[in-house]
Amino acid sequence: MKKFLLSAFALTLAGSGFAAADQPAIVPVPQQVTSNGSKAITLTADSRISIPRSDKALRGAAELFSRQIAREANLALKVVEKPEGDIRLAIDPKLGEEAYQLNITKQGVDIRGGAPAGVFYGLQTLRQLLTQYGATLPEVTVEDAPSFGYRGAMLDCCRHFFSVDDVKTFIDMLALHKINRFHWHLTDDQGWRIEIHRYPELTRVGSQRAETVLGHNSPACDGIPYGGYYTQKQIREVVAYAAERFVTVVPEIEMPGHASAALTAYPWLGCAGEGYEVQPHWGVFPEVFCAGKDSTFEFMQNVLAEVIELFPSEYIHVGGDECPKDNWKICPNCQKRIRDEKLKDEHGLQSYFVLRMEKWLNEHGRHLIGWDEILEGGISKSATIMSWRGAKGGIAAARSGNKVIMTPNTHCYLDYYQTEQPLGNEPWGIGGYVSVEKAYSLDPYDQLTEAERPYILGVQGNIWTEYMASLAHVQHMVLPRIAALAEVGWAYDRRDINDFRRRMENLRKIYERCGYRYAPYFFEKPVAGE
Ligand code: TNX
Repeated sequence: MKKFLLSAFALTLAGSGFAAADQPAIVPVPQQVTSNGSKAITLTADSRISIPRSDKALRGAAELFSRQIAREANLALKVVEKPEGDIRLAIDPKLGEEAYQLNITKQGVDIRGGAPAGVFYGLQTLRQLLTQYGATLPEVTVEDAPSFGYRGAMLDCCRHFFSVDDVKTFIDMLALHKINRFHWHLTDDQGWRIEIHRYPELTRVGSQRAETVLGHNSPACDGIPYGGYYTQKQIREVVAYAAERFVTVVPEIEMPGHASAALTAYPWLGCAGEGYEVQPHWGVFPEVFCAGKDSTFEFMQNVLAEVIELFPSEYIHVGGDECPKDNWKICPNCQKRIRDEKLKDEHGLQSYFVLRMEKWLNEHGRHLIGWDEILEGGISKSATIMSWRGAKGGIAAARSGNKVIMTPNTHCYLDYYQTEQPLGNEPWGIGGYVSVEKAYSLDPYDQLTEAERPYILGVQGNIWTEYMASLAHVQHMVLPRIAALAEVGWAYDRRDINDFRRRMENLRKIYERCGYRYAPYFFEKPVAGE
């Protein structure tokens, strides 16, 4: 029944003369929003955005906002370094870096952020208000700061390849939702997508597959060669584009599993040393990096040396998921390593692999993230876990004092269907079912004590693209579910699904104005039993 009740918030507004529907509709919901509904100002073609003299980061944020508004609200706002503009941006070091305050009065719009990121988020809020009210804005006061520092989304560019322009659009979509991490899945069995100068075969051979499987788990393939990769120049361009939107790109280089593409390029990286192919099928494959040979580690370190030059991110993701141990069991080099290092078994060998890479990353000033499988043979205290097989791994990691990013498949897998199958009539997903409401209900602190909570860095939505060959399909899977996850990450303690529904109608207008495809189901009817 809950879904038919107005939220408490809406009820308090009834009778105030300012209808609930007119209340500011901002996603993710800010910490505090007040508005009495009276008219404050009208922005016109003569309106200006003021920035403090020669602040490069603020100028970037202001100009980006100006371009967004030109497209979405048909307002051309110039950026000036004079204080008398109508929208005034400033840094207030008393606020947290991503925190901001927004005041709309008859005197104009003031946005103060703890750092340029906070100002950028204030501008993104203003963007939503301009969509809601048009150029005539009511008096509004917003005070806002995020619940979690890590608010992420992962895009798998291996199963299907997405152009630089597609990736940029994806980053735009994240920034709109105040998401600040783009986890870029760059290597997998079906394609190696990042140029590494020292090992040119990785992309010459490893980025191309002969064909792609047809249908859902069918044995047949399409016979059409498929491939693509990002040059280092393009990667720098994407990293810079993301940084302008206050998004950090976290690259993922998979090891020791999901390695078919790398092994096809350099067969000496595998235990058998031959018989590899860039996979045309989806799934988990026994061809993994040999953990016995030192040459594997040398290769990996050389690859990561180029990776850390490209990505300023503190965190580097090394995968670690779904690594079958079959070949290690029969490989003399791997067995020798287990004996020499006095490891318990092949899980111990996986730990050895990951720890050795972590040591290297730490020596180079970076931190390691791995999927929750890296817990299996034991991990160091300094590794960060991305919990995907439910929250169990994340809970265990937090309890042992490791940092955690929650991305349980039960709530965060955006390759799952959004309606119940087989009744739904959706474009393809991989299976499963994660409604917007389900994503919205994620509690990253579930089962954790007060003392364990600080280990949870944040949340992330994952877009695995086995069944998504186009950006339009990705958008359908991502929107609006990423808005639900963004609200978990930004506004953990103040969620209300009914109020979210009201506010999403406004965000939906931005999706439309930006030409983003989105799934309609959430806007059509509430999910039964919610
Ligand atoms: C599991 S999540 C995987 C991916 C697949 C995904 C499909 C994870 C670390 N590994 O390789 O694409 O399931 O949902």
